[in-house]
Amino acid sequence: FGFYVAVVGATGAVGTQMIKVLQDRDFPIKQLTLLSSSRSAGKKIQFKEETIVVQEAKPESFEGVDIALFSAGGSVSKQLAHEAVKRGAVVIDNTSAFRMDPDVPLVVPEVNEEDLKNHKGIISNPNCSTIQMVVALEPIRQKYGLNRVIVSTYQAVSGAGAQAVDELYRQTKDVLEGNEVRPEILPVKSDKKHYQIAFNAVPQIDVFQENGFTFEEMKMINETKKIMHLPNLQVSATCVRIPVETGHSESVYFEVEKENVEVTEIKQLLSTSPGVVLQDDTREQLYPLATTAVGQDGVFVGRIRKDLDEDKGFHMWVVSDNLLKGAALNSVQIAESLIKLGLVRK
Ligand code: 11C
Repeated sequence: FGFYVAVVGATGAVGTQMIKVLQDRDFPIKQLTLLSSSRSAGKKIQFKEETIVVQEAKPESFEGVDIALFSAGGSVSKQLAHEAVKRGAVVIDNTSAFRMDPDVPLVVPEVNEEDLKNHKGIISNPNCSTIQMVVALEPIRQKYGLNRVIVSTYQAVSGAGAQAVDELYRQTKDVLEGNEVRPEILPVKSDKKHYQIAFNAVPQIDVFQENGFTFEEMKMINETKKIMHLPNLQVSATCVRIPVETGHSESVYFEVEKENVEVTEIKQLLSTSPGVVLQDDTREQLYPLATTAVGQDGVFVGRIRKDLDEDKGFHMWVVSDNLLKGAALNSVQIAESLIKLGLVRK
């Protein structure tokens, strides 16, 4: 028993984690196909007892595949996702290529698993910084209603890929050794200018839009409304890159609909909410940290406090591993939900 599974972008930062998550969760696999660009084809990857040779992704690669996990960039998804669907696969796409398409469910299983029932072959995995925020906000929405969210992020370089991680290490070494720093990748590889990330904070993730927000900020805004089914939710975001390797942190301000909600009630609620790990005890200096979240499955929440002026306003600090719950783990959880709901087209 098991499924024919393909990972597209198998050698990248997220693809590598996908393979590990499939293995760690003992996902029911009959055969695993690892696909990549021609540049990485031929590499060998260990999966359980097997050594798998990575192949170049082509339309024919998806013959007989039941579930295809894509994480090789938006252009590869646009080129190949429909080819996979045509051949009977259900695609779980980790890029922004189809997220806002009304025919494509955008899913975080703890929040909107039911949306999978409407899939037409492609399901989108949301942006990492969106996923961890909605996991923390959904139980609050369910119990108290939600009117407004203002988020500022402190995002790790691994969100921008393996090259950005190398750049952080290289620059840190160059600064410490007194060498010249030559930024090449961050904030956005394809943009005009590049800035130092080591010992810095850069208020640009992805490219700028006409309205002055970056694409990363607009992703957080639009995806949150879609996943939570709240088209009128007031959401605003400021996304910042910091010199952390893995683990996105977020300062989230939110306003509930209900009056007189107490912090203790919210803590109690989040302590039993799916996917959330409450780490909130200021007397013991207990709060979420990127260094403790890395390698973990949970969305860690702490520093919950009521706003001093707005009775319906609260602040919290939300941290998660951007490569796991933010990407690979959420994709595999979507696949598990599809199997559970009988939605894989076998
Ligand atoms: C980052 N959030 O940290 C981005 C990476 O749309 O899936 C994920 C981009 C995406 O740079």
